[in-house]
Amino acid sequence: MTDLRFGPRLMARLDQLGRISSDSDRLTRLPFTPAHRQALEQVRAWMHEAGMITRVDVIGNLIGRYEGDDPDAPALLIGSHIDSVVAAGRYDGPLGILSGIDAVHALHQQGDRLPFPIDVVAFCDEEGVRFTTTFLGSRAICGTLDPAVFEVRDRDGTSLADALRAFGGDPDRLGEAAYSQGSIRGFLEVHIEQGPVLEAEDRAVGIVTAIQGQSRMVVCLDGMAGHAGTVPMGHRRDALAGAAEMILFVERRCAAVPELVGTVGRIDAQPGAVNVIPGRVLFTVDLRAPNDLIRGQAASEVVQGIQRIAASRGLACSIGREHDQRAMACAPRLQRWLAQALRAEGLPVKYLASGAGHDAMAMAECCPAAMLFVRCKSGISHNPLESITVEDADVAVRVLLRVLRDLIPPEASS
Ligand code: HGY
Ligand code: MN
Ligand code: MN
Repeated sequence: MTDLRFGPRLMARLDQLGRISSDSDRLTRLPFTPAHRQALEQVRAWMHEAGMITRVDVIGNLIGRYEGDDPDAPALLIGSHIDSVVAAGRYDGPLGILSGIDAVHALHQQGDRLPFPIDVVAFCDEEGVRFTTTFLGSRAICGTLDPAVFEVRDRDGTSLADALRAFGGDPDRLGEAAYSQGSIRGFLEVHIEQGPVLEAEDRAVGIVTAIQGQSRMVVCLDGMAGHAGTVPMGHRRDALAGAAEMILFVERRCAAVPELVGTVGRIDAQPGAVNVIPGRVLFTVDLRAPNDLIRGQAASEVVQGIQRIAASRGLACSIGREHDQRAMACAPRLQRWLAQALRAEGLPVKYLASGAGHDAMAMAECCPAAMLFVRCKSGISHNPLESITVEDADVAVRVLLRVLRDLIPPEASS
């Protein structure tokens, strides 16, 4: 067994962070909740141990700065998201934050500095589970977040603006979260693959080439609630039966096109009683494709199909286009940094694309961005069964540290 300099502590910290949840029996850590605050304070303590100074920006991103020789030089950002989905795994997000802290910690222990600052970032909300829009923290840092998102409400009717204020943030000062033009030299994100490729090829890590684009919609249908026993089938305006027809339409339309995927992940039927015809239904649609034209065409046809089915059933229908993120190519130069580090660590260089979305695709709107994927068991993610090995965790930190050390000019490291 190779000397695991980083893996054991990293895995212990991931376990510890994975226990910070709003739910007692599973990991759910939605943004601007007490669990988010508790996790943020724990990560902040680890950042301080690693020699960083920390701040929380106006949208709830935690940022740990490891100063460089020139404090005014454009910073290298490393990180991922601290929020999770519901009933999540413990590695999706935190692996990218904690591996960044560990790499900086190793520099700090040697007293090594890069010519420029390193900012490790725990983004406040990447999943977009509580408020259907996503990449809140990374978009705010890039200055690309549309303030209209602050009106979006969660299931309890709380607006994003109110949730953020209650958390100590300030939507009215959104602009202060944005890094100034040219002040970010690049962004690196370590993340579990959430797919089967690395495991199938027995690779611990891989370099991401591109991230497919994604569209999200929220569909609201209004029919007529009624007595399940007395309303003849031909007289009904059943919102849930209509949604069922629409969901199968989405499935068929996406299955017909290679590389296009479509998911209805959430549905709420009101009033939700066994003997009441559902009068109102809300459901979400998530469309992804590597090609933005294919995704755009699918989104238009899904909207038309839903509207056609609603009309045929006498249902009122509103469709909110909550989120559109174009596909993103990872920066070649940063991919080369990662490839050089892999070779220096004696590891094979493997490239692969990402089906999942990541903060890196939002960060790519304002700086060169790249990702290092880490193998995860059976590709399982967004599931408590998500798992990685201590050896692969160790590799991730070693590769990241190698990238950082390679950025120290030879004369400085002598
Ligand atoms: O949905 C995604 O692809 C990511 O996990 N947020
Ligand atoms: Mn993620
Ligand atoms: Mn995720």
